Amino acid sequence: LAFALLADASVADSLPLRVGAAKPRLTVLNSTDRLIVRFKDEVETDSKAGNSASASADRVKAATLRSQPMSGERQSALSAAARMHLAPVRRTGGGAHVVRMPQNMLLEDAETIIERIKQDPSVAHAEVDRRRLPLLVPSDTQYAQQWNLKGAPGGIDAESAWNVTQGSGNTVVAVLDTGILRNHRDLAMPGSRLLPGYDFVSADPGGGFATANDGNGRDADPADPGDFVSATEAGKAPFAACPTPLESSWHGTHIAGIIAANGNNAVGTAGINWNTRILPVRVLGKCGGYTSDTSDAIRWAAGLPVPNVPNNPTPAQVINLSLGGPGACTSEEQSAINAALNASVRAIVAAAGNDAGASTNVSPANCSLVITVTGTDRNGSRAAAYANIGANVAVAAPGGFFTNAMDVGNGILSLSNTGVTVPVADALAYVAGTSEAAAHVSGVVSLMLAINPNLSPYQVYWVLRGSARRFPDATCTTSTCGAGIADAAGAVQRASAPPPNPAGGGVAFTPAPASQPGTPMTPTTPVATPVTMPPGGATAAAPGSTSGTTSGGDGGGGCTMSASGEPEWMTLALACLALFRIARQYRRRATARSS
Ligand SMILES: [Ca+2]
Ligand SMILES: [Ca+2]
Ligand SMILES: [Ca+2]
Repeated sequence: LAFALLADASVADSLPLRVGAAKPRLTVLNSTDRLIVRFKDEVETDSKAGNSASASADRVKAATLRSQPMSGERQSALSAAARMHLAPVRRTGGGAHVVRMPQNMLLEDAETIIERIKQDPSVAHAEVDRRRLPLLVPSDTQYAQQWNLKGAPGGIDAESAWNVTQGSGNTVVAVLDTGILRNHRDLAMPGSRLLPGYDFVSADPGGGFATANDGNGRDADPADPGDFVSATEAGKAPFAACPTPLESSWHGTHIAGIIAANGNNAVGTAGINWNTRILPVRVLGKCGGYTSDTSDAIRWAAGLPVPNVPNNPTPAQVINLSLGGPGACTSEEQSAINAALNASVRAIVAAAGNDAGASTNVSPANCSLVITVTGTDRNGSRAAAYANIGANVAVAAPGGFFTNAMDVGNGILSLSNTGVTVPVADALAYVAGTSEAAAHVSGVVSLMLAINPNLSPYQVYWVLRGSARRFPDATCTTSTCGAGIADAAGAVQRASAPPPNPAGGGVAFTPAPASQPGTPMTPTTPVATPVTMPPGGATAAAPGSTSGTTSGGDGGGGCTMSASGEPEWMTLALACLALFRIARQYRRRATARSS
């Protein structure tokens, strides 16, 4: 919705990744080499010493006993009970004994040893000395600003999720957006995490490439050349829907950064998933793009054929659609969505829109079988200044909100560029909008798929909803903002034991699972049956005579979106809708500060 640039002056030169793989961390959490044992006679001494009536001499004696190492005799007896050699490590402050087993053991095996030890009549209590890990806090220099990745009230608690998984390179998340700034320092991904992708922005109605802005139509390079609209271009064909000048948004790079910027690399920000591959698919040019391009890109991302475009060798499991426009879901869009979910794709995540209105009036948010996401602010409240809400919203996520330079930090910090028209230099930018919220959910889903690659679209949807955190106040309810605020830690945990798929197969979100332990909501999302294409193909349904003007609702400037007079209606990146005046102001200030 709004954005402000921050020159990333404090970033170090790129450093080698210090990212640990997910599996070793899981192994650490699931095993131990130590047990804790307490003996009956020592417990009795302790309780006697703890009696206020006992003499101070008794307390001194008890304290002395508590510090005594385990006798050789007792160690032998304990080892015999355990049927393995147990070596004393130390006494605890509470008087228990810590003992070491000959090797690291899985927790379930260690519990077997505990049961054996408890058979010894001299033992009062025994338990596994479990490993607890510090919550993983990444080294990224601007991580302190990323409230959206921390816990309640407003964040998604990625920190807790990272202790279980930091993502998998087997996952592909397609970002259908304005393209990508491939050379951004925090997107310089080892092992080709950033896939080649494709550019689906086709020629203008007259055959020119003003919208595409890269000198051609569809091509193999999804680089973002900038989506600025100059003063002389504004309001004139093909930019009738953009009556005021716009600066380049670098929207696709911001979204990709939220999902998957390199994490724990001592540079810039951390993405939600540090290992997933990103498939950049350019569908928005200057002043947006056509649904025919977006729909083709959805099919292509899923590995399905598109005429005159080479097949995608790396089909995606997640498609992020931080874009939209007014009107009903068209049959072309729904057809592409259904086809993708019947191919490689497990989740299509769509922004609810930034009209401060009804999410049911924005497409593709109102299409069936998408995961529609609204935006909440730093306090977990609805970002009421812009966030669309409605019964079709599946879940909320941080979209952030700020009004001026004083509270810019309440936006979502991610990757950007200092360029006003063409790319100039790497930057970080605070942006607010449902685009950003959707990106968080795509990131969370990609972490879920790292834990359980077999999740179906149904399971992704219900795990996400079932693990969502309750709204902290009444600005959002489960009938307006979805099931709750997306919670990465809960989603990752629940992904390993998802609700069973409904009988009959097929792609649908209904019926709701019979039981969802801890589910904080009742299902409210109306889910239609798959759309059947009319014989001979469908023409894209125009949104009728509705000519929507969209703004952020707080008096900022903005792009208006109008469908009239276009053969196919235009889709805009949802962060591109308002507050450009403020954004320019921030940019000038940020540039002044950094220069
Ligand atoms: Ca092109
Ligand atoms: Ca291109
Ligand atoms: Ca980083």
